[in-house]
Amino acid sequence: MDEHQAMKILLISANTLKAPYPVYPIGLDHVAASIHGRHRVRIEDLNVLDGLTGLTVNIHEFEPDLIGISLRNIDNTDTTDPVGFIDGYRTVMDAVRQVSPAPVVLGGSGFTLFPRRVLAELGADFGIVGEGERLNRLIDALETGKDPTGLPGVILPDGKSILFPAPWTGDRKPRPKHPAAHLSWYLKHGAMLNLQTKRGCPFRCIYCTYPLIEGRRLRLVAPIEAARTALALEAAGARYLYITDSSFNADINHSLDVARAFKKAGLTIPWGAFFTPLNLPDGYFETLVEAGLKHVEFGTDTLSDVMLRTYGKPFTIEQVFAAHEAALGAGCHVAHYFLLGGPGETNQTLDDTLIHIDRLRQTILFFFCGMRVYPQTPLFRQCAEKRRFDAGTDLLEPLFYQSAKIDADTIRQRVAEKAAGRVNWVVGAGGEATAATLDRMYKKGFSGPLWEYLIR
Ligand code: B12
Repeated sequence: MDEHQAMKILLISANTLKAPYPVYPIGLDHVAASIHGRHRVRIEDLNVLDGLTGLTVNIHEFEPDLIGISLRNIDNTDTTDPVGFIDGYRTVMDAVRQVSPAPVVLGGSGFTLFPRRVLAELGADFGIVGEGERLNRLIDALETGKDPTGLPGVILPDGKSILFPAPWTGDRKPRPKHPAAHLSWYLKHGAMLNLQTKRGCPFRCIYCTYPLIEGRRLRLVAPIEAARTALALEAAGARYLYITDSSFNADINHSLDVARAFKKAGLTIPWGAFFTPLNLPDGYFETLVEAGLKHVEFGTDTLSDVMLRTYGKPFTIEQVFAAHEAALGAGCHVAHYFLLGGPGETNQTLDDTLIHIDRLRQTILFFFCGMRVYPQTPLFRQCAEKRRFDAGTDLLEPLFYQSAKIDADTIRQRVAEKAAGRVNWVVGAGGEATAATLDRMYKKGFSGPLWEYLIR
């Protein structure tokens, strides 16, 4: 396509949440990479613009033919300090509509969970469910005047669409080589960038959305390509990398190969990732540490074997302790995320968790008390079968599972009693206070998630 035929496409990152820390909008880099070269692409990030006036001025000046808005978060999934983001997105949408006649397409992980609902709520023209690389097909249709109805993953306000299509298996373009303009803002606010080494999650945790967003089948990025990206991010100024994979060790061999590729490529900055406490080969974490791994975040959820089974977790509590010791022994900082109050939680299962926690030494524990019910998950189906909510319940408004035997307040109270003021027991993600502390530390030159300062 020659230059004057190309469309001007503006991609907006609408996420301004700074807790626990600002997250670089990696999704838009992938979307931009998939259309770059064919079209003129520009990214606007509301963290950088600090307000909507800057956005409208830039839209006015660029005169885009199509506007994409990335909706990463719908709410903060925290029962202690609940915050929703839809109203803020509506304000962004209104501002966009005021200055541009261009069609608006929505996408992103949060959007993917409630596509029809959010499309209607914001009055957008199109939505893309799941991977944004599908935008190409929508653009092709718009350019040639074809009806986009029925394109996989593309939804329209009239509701005719294919939802949750098979994961994208087309080209997965490397991220743009030249750092995006908004990158420098993130370098000044923690210098923490992110990368993906695979897509998909093979596990079957009853509440989890990851398989819906990324598909269940693992699709691996070649380790050498992951290393090239990591090195490029380091060269662009990153002082820490977060691997955004649903579970970095879901494919143990691939995770080892990625680490070896990082080391071989000469990556010097530290990194962290989510892990699942599975049986791991001897020396697993040592290999990763040699390549720079510093922070291990385990999605442990509960330390009751009964609850692990009910939640559909692929491990037992003994595996949690073994993985914990292995990571600690290799010199990593270790955190565990707990998700209490799901189906089957009772005072007894909570006792089990709170007693077993004492075996997790030198760590930080993040407690989420209340399990959010998302459409299309096994938990959703269980709740629907047991008529735990009306068929018409609007799940965009966060709905947390209520165990018949114990409520969220009691759980929070019991966690607080057991915590007895210990700083390494954090209920929720820490909210604004944590964000403010981290911001102060970032300004002093610290980088990374920094929860290691609370480890006891
Ligand atoms: C890694 C991760 C984190 C890490 C991020 C670390 C980092 N430095 O990057 C940490 C632990 C910090 C984190 C924190 C939070 N997270 Co989080 N996180 C994720 C996770 C696992 C991956 C996100 C990711 O980066 N994916 C990789 C990129 C490449 O994919 P992507 O952004 O989705 O983009 C693709 C598509 O969505 C699409 N796309 C994206 N934008 C656009 C735009 C357009 C126009 C189009 C067409 C397409 C498109 O195309 C992209 C390429 O295919 C997701 C779950 C998941 N598997 O998606 C949850 C997830 C995004 N997180 C979620 C939440 C709630 C949070 C927190 C609010 C939790 C909390 N209370 O602290 C915070 C918010 C932090 C913040 N400042 O925004 C929710 C959001 C849903 C909701 N209920 O709102 C998710 C979906 C998990 C869930 N519970 O279902 N998170």
